[in-house]
Amino acid sequence: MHLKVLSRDNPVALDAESGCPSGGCGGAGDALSGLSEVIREKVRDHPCYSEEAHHHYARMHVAVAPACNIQCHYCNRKYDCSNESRPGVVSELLSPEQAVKKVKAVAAEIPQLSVVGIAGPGDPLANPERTLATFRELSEKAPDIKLCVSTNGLALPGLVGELCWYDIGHVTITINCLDPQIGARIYPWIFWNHRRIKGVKAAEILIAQQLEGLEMLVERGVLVKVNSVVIPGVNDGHLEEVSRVVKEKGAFVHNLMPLIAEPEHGTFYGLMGQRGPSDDELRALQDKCAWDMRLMRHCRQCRADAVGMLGEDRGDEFRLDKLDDLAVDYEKAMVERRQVHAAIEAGRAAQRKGLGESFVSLSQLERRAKPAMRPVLMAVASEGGDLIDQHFGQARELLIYEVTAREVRLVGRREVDRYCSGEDTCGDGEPLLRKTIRALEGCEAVLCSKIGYEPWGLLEDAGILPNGEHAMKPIDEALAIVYREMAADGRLDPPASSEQRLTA
Ligand code: CLF
Ligand code: SF4
Repeated sequence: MHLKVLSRDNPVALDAESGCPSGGCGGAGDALSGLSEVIREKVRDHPCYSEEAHHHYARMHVAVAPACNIQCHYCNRKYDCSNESRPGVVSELLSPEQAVKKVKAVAAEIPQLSVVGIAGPGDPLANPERTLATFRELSEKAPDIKLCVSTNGLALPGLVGELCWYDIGHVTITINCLDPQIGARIYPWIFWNHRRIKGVKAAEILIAQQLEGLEMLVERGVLVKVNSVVIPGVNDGHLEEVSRVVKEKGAFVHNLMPLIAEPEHGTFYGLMGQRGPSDDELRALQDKCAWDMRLMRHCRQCRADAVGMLGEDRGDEFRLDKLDDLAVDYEKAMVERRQVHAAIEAGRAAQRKGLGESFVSLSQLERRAKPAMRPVLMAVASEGGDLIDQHFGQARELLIYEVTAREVRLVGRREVDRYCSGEDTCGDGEPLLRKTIRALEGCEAVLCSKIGYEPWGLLEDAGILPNGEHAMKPIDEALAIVYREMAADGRLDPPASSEQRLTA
């Protein structure tokens, strides 16, 4: 289907394909092959819309929007909007001018920055003057950066035209339910047409606005991500339906976010003891929805002033009190950013072709972007010592490699007990799995052909990155790729202390 897309640069019309093409739904947009060229271009460097892109590109949020027009039971207004942010954190509020200054400073310092979003601390569209002023300035002064906004959707239909005018290519709408009876258990009130409206009526209006806004955006070729907060016993049994309907209406990706409700946050749910989903419950729900919809599984529930790669927060380096000292030549920064992005894309293309050479020939430009490359110890489960061909639970020994930007070197082997042998404990009563993880001290990643949920979680808890993505690949090549991803992900910065670098 062809649609007319209005944009600031093309106020007349562009031809574009539909915003929601069919295609593989397993991850957040990594099956790029099933997408039209227009959509590929939109998700290629967006760290939230493409799971693979989040290894390479950074995002930042500017917290310019303090007010909100609804009340959610998981929010108490002291903190950032929990529809897109981890609850319990407070951001530094910026004026639109300060926001633009901050974006330029970050873009010059972190050339991987590809997207700037407004996600709070309240609802961006409940603060239309501040939000649109920020977008207007950014679209003029930093035209090489994608713009993104997140909203509860109540004010969305009335602002779609202006969002398109400023080339806001990506919008997140939080839709927690389609049933107003369920909505009344999530939203006690909304502020609508100068009046406070409560209960089922409030939820009805909110849901209608959200769906209308979604359809309007899709019609105009804007990519829409739908967030849903998973609230066990309230909406969890209904979210498959939400996923199905928002997909039908053209949403690009669905992000199921776990409710985080602690009494100390002072929210209604926190105080009432409403629990969030367990990891297993969340994963099971994601798996159910993934049959029908592209699911985002790498969301980090960022702060409303987050800066850096997903999962990384460099916001402190760019606080208001430090901005005055930062003089930025943005024209020059743009040239450098273009070169860095081209280098990233060249590396990704090489990786996609399976050459593995992008690691070895990591370009000078990418090194500039990530200067602190240090050696990393990684463990490998391998039968023959050439391929990643063993299940983590079947390994009797793990090969230990030291990996740097230049070489992959076998430095030792560590004996472990096969925890899949049917025995749960070793002679001294210690669980086998814990003993295996202790044996990995000093390692920062484990590569194997397969791994179960339990060891995956325990490894992560121990600060070790589990990886089962490179089954049957040559060990050197796989380790090189993982090293490169860790570098791009900010895991190799800052340099490790000497205690971390234990000799195998
Ligand atoms: Fe920010 Fe959100 Fe845009 Fe991404 S975050 S406004 S879509 S640029 Fe991303 Fe952060 Fe999850 Fe949001 S990881 S909280 S989904
Ligand atoms: Fe809080 Fe965001 Fe809900 Fe508004 S939309 S009440 S800021 S969580």
